[in-house]
Amino acid sequence: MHQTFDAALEINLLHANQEGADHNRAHFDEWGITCLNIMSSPGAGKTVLIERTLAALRDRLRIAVIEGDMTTELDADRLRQYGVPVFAINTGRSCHLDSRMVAGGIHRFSEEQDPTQFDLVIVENVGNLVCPAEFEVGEHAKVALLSVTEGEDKPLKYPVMFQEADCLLVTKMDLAPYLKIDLERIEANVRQMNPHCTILPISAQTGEGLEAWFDWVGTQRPGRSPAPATEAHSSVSAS
Ligand SMILES: Nc1nc2c(ncn2[C@@H]2O[C@H](COP(=O)(O)OP(=O)(O)O)[C@@H](O)[C@H]2O)c(=O)[nH]1
Ligand SMILES: [Mg+2]
Ligand SMILES: [Zn+2]
Ligand SMILES: [Zn+2]
Repeated sequence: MHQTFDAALEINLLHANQEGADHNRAHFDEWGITCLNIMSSPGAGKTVLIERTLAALRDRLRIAVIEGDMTTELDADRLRQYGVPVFAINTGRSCHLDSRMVAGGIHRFSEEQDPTQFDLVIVENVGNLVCPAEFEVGEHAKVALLSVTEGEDKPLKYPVMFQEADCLLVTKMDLAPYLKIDLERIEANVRQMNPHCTILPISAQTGEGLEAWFDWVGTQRPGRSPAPATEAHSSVSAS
């Protein structure tokens, strides 16, 4: 996890990261690729969602994956079974991907493949609800997952992630009947800080909501900046 940074050091770190993210996004824009950054706490269902997405969309879209994990290629190996290029990044002790690490994956990708033939790069970030939201990697949109087992209060406790998200997937809806979970409260908690976020309840198990997710993916395009920085984000980089 992070040390408590000196504020000036943290600003420099985020500034350098932002330059790297702009570099990565320029590559994606030049190649006509949309990049999605998938984030959540560990176990919310990122890899299973990506598996479902590859299975459903790989005939329509050419997709590559950049897979971030602190150690192991377990998730990367799961995704390779779908016949798409997967670039694994082990972050070691870092609990998020940063733009420099993702640049390594992107450069490997463009050496091994003709990137102009691809439509979509999915980045699976390290499982963590905190800093992945602050370290842009060059994505065009941020996707946050919150599983029903995590509780309605998490958007309030981890606000940056939910302020920054362009799309929130409330996952494992098949488990909702067994839990005291109030979907409307999750939505209200997110809406009060992020009125524009698309919120989709899904279950990778039953398939509920997945068509809406695939439709949302289809609406995303390269060549646009992500949503304007929220107050919390810009106060970090401007203070
Ligand atoms: N019941 C249920 N379990 C799910 C669903 N999606 C993922 N899981 C389970 O949640 C666990 C973590 O999923 P995984 O995709 O590895 O999460 P990640 O750590 O966010 O990549 C696995 O045991 C999955 O089978 C779902 O929609 N319903
Ligand atoms: Mg995973
Ligand atoms: Zn981190
Ligand atoms: Zn480059």
